[in-house]
Amino acid sequence: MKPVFAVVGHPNKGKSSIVSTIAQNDSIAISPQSGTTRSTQSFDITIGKAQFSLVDTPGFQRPARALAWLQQHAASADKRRDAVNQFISDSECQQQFPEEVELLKPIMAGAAILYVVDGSRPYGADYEAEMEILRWTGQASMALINPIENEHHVQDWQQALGQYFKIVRVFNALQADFEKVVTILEAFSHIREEWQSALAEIVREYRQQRAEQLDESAKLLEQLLTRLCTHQITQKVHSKSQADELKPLLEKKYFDDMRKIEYEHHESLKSLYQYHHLESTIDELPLDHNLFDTDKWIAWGLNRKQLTVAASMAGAATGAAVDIALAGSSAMLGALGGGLIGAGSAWLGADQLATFSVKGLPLGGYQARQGPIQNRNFPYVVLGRFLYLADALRHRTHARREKLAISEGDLSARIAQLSKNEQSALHRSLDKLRKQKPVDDLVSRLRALLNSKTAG
Ligand SMILES: Nc1nc2c(ncn2[C@@H]2O[C@H](COP(=O)(O)OP(=O)(O)OP(=O)(O)O)[C@@H](O)[C@H]2O)c(=O)[nH]1
Ligand SMILES: [Mg+2]
Repeated sequence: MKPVFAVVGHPNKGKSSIVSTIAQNDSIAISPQSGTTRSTQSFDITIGKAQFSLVDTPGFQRPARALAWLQQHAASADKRRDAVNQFISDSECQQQFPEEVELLKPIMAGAAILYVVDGSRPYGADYEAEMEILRWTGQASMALINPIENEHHVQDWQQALGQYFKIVRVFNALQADFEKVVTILEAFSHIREEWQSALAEIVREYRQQRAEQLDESAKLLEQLLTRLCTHQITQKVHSKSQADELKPLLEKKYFDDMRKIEYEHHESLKSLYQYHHLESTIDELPLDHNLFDTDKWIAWGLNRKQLTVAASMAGAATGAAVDIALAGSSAMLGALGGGLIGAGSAWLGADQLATFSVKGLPLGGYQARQGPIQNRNFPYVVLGRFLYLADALRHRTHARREKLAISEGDLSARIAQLSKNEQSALHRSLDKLRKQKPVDDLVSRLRALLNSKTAG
């Protein structure tokens, strides 16, 4: 039998949040309103070859009275499970205690118990009826303390829960990082011996899935960079003046295409991390020639000095040469100083942003062309924007439902975490892309970058 866990507890203590986080499912109803989960819902989770189920349940509503009923129906300890079975099939109990009946059903059918409490609220004896009822089911169990607002009462809870549960863990459903989820899954395996190998398999598959997501996101990013850096549109025209007339139209279509391509890749990245309902916002890809604003570009990609370093590293063949390039970059910037910085946006390639050209065709007529973009910073801007989204997705849990606002980060600091050789290889690849030259091995550079640590 595959492992099944029923997540139970008081109303509004994060049961559904825990299910969402572990199941990586952002469609489960979560809300500040108590009593959000009204009926039991089972989520079958398949990761690679491994399978398990998490059962989300409504919270206990009348545990003291339900326990009183049970006590009246079990004369001795050996009759307790029978009493619980009687409780869930009794039509009066079903009417009087619909939540308790619902949550006990999966447990009596074989699910292990995950009892959830809120570590920011004080422990109270009223929880004892719940824990006592759960004990009566005779099922394997474990307690999770979810510190919803703070950890003030975690210690008291540990004391109290220790009386009823062999395993007690603190687990914050909203903040839990991937490793924390894995440790919880590992703890599950101590609840029931016969599930140990199945759970070890689940943990292996979880890690495998994580690695695959990284590989796939690097591929997506490569595809995005290649498509955006090479994108162009052409149109046959009769005359140069017709081309000029068409220019604004071509330009608009080109910008729209570019934004659409980026949007689609960002959405694919969200699906890759199993976010199907997550709304995210990001400033529009700053492309419009007329609205050109170098500050915006710098915010997402590299600043002038960093671009200078990138350019020299792209030219350097080896790590040793990179050191010289790095040491020399500020001096170089100083030396070129006036000219370089004076050139301002021209050096950054602003003028090449909306490359528009018209050429004569051999059989007569002309061809107007918009793109490709040749701006030096452009691939870095695309890279930065994708990277910040990927970071946010990897550090988020599926229990968080607020909008995700992607903001700028320090791309240069992230690149600096790669080895010198990796850095120059990355700069070289991006420089080639910009120059419309073939690039190989970009995926592995991007993978390393996506896998580098975020600051803080
Ligand atoms: N800050 C914070 N909020 C949390 C955490 N876990 C849950 N919440 C919030 O607590 C509220 C209730 O969470 P749910 O997961 O719906 O709780 P539940 O136990 O399933 O609630 P019912 O289905 O109503 O019994 C939601 O607003 C969650 O966002 C947490 O670890 N930290
Ligand atoms: Mg719920």
